[in-house]
Amino acid sequence: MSVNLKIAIQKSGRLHDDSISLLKDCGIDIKNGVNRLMVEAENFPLSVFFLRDDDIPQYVEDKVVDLGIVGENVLFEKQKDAVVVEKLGFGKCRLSVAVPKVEEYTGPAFLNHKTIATSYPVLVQHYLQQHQLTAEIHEISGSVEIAPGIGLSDAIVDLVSSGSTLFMNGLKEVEVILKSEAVMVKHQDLHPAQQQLLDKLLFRIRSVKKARKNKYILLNAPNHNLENIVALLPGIKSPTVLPLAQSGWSSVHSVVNENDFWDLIEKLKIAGAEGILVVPIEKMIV
Ligand code: PRT
Ligand code: ZN
Repeated sequence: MSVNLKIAIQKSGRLHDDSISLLKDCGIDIKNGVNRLMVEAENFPLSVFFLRDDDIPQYVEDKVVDLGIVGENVLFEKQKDAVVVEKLGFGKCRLSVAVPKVEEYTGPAFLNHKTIATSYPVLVQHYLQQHQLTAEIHEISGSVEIAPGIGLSDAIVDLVSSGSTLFMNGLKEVEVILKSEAVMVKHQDLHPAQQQLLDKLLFRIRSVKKARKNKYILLNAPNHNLENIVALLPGIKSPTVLPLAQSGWSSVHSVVNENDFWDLIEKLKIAGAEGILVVPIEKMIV
C-alpha cells in the first residue's frame, strides 16, 4: 500500500492563504481547491482537506486526517488529542480581556462577579480559575466586541491583532490570556512510514521558515575598511569576499536576519559600504 498523509487546512478565512503558500513554498503543487472538500497534491503523497478551523482538532483526534494547520487559540480551546509538531509563524494574534474604555481597570480582580462575553469559554474559565475568580461566561460565536455596548456583558475575551476592532467599539485591551499563532498538529498514531513522510515535510517547512526570516545581502566595500564591514556581517559560516574589477574594492555577500536588518544597513553605510543589494532567499538548508 502506498503511504500518504492527509492534512486539514482552513477552507476560507485568515489561515487559508498562508497555509496554501507554505505548502507551495515546500514545493507541493496543489490545484485550486475552491468548492472542493479535498485535493491531492501533484508531486507529494499528500491529500489536502478544506475544513472550518473549529473542526480541525476533532478531525485530527478522530484520525480522519493525520495533520492539521490551526491556530493555537482553537487548538487549546477544543482540548482534543492533537500534538503540536511545528509553530508556523503566521496567524499571529492574542486572546485578550477587554473592558469599556471608561472603566478604571486595576487588575484581573476587576472580573470577579462580572459577566464576560467570549467565543472561548474553556480558556476563559481556565484563566478565571488560575486567578481564583468567579464570573459569568456568556458564550457567543461572533461580534463579541459589541457585547458590552448593548449591555450583554461587562467585559469580553476575544482575539486581537491590530487592536482597531476594540478601539472602534470603545473598548481597551487590559490582559493577554494567550499569545497564539498557527501550528501544525498530528495525531499520535502515525504509521512509521507516515512519520518519515512527515519528517520530510517538516524538513522543508523549517527550510522555508529559515529562508523567510533571512535575506541575502550583497555590497561593495572599500578594502581599507573591509575588516570592519566583514565583522558586522554574520553569514552562515562567514561572509564571502570577492575582489571587484576596480582595484581597492571588494564585493561582500552574506545572509542576515530580517530583525537586525535596518540597524545593520545603517552601520554598513557608516563603515563605507556602497551599492547594497538585498534579496529574498527561497530556501535555506544549513
Ligand atoms: O470559517 P472558519 O470557522 O474556518 O473561520 P473563522 O471565522 O472562525 O476564523 P478566521 O478566519 O476569522 O480566523 C482564523 C484564525 O486566524 C483564528 O482562529 C486565529 O488563530 C487567527 N487570527 C489571527 C485571527 C486574528 N488574527 C484576528 N484578528 N482571528 C480572528 N481575528 C479577528 C478577531 O476575532 C476580531 O474580530 O479580528 C478582529 C480583531 O482584529 P484587529 O486587527 O481589529 O485587532
Ligand atoms: Zn472558526
